[in-house]
Amino acid sequence: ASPARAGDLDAIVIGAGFAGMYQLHLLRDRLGLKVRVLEQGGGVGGTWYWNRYPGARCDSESHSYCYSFSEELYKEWEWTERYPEQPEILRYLNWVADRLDLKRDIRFDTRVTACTYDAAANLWRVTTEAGETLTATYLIAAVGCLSTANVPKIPGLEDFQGRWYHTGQWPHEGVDFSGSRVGQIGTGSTGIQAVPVIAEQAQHLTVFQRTANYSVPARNGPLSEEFKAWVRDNYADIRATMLETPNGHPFRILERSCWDVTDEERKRIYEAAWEKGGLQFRANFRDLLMDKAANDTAADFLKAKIREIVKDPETAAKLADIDHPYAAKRPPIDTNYFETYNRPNVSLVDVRSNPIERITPTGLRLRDGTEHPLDIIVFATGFDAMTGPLLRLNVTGRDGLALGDAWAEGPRTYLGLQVVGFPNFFTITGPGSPSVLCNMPICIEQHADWIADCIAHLRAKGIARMEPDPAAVERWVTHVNEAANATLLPQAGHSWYLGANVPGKPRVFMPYAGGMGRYRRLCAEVAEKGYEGFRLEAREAATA
Ligand code: NA7
Repeated sequence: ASPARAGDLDAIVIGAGFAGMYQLHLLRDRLGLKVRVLEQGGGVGGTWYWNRYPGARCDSESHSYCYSFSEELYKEWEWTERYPEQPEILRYLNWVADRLDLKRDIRFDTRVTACTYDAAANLWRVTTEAGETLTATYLIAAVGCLSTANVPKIPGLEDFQGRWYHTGQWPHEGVDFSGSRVGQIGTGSTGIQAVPVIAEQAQHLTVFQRTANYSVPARNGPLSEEFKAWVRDNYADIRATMLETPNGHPFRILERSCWDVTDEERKRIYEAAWEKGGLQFRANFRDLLMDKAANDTAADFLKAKIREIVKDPETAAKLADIDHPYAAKRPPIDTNYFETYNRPNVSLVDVRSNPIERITPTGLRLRDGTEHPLDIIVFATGFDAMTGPLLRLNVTGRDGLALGDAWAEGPRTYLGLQVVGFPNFFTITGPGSPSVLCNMPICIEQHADWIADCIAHLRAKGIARMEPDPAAVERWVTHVNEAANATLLPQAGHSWYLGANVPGKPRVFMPYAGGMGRYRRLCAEVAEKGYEGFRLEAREAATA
């Protein structure tokens, strides 16, 4: 297989995180294509290159938060802790990049500013910030789901005389909090990881909470030699489990219903799960995310834990004032999060009832006029999730159609992989795929494999253009909605799964909640049936 024409690339991949790295490996080393990866960061790692905030750690367990496609790579790398910390994940990804010799085809410090489809030439033209244009037949966005920082537009930020940081754009040299009055906005998974670590350094930490959140202890710690050996010996089984489970984790969701056990038995089950720690808490009963009354049993247990841990009753009440079902928003896990509110240098401010009105030169003012003097503000305010990173690429498809216009009322994809009007453009973990509801590397590997197989098919069959059939997209969007509505997930009205955290963003439930195992089968079936639901245009017709 030779490139479309001299000087052109076969494929451009945007992003060099887990997704872009594996896609490069597949397209270059298995298919023999000419590929270039464009990466805005100065190194590989994506999420793990940017998110260097204190306490940054993955909530997936380390033996599942890595590539699983190669038994050799899987067994060669040894993780040190139950949950890998950001620097360790970054070291791992650099190690993989070196092992697979990926860096020679990655251009770092290269931000993509526009991607435009040229129908006459059947090519994608990709422009970079430096003003350069590269062309390729296939364009693959591996830009991640949580990579566009959401810094809320609170008036006055430009006049703040202290320092401020967003957790997803953290300075490489770190931030010294000692002797400082720190204000942290946001209590999602990130904020919950950062609070205990910042509190240890800051003179005072004030946490501004808009939405109270559940959290289960992570129970992090060093991995025993015994466990490491077990992981190496059980690679095949661990992988098989991750491929089949609804969320790509190495644990199964138990078959029993919450109502199959007595109240005392349920309490014992929750206690044991609390002691064990981690995201497995939600795997105790099959109906926790389906049946509100079942979910209430978990929610009540977790709220009681907060009141038990936090000594000041007023703070405890604010922390336990949670109005969404457990795990209907991404459930955080933590190390000493609630315990940290017992420290004398930590306070909690509710900004739901009394919102932040403006940032002043010296701190932050609430609606009722209360002033909070601050030296440092930490925005743990999340991301313009899923669509944000894609829209920022300024993608223009057939007939001048901009992706932003195509998605004006929310994202519409077929399988989260392709969009009508954007031929030969693929998204890894795009909206409409399980992505953020799944252990990410598992999802990424499935997508990159599917895309590589698909491109191999297009080339073998002499197919010039591929894009979805509008009817297939309609069916898929309906199915994505049905899958979400079969769960309690849409009941968290302020969740980023719905785009609700970004003012003005269309409220559409974006990830596919039907389960990774099922999704994998559906994608495989589509491919087996000759890419059913996609329009494949032969080379002669396309270039005529
Ligand atoms: P999240 O989960 O979106 O959390 C962001 C937090 O910031 C959340 O508590 C928000 O409250 C809060 N927030 C956002 N904007 C504001 C304003 N304007 N005022 C006050 N509070 C605000 O992001 P994370 O980074 O924690 O986690 C993202 C994912 O990364 C995580 O789920 C894992 O998958 C990894 P809200 O809930 O919107 O009321």
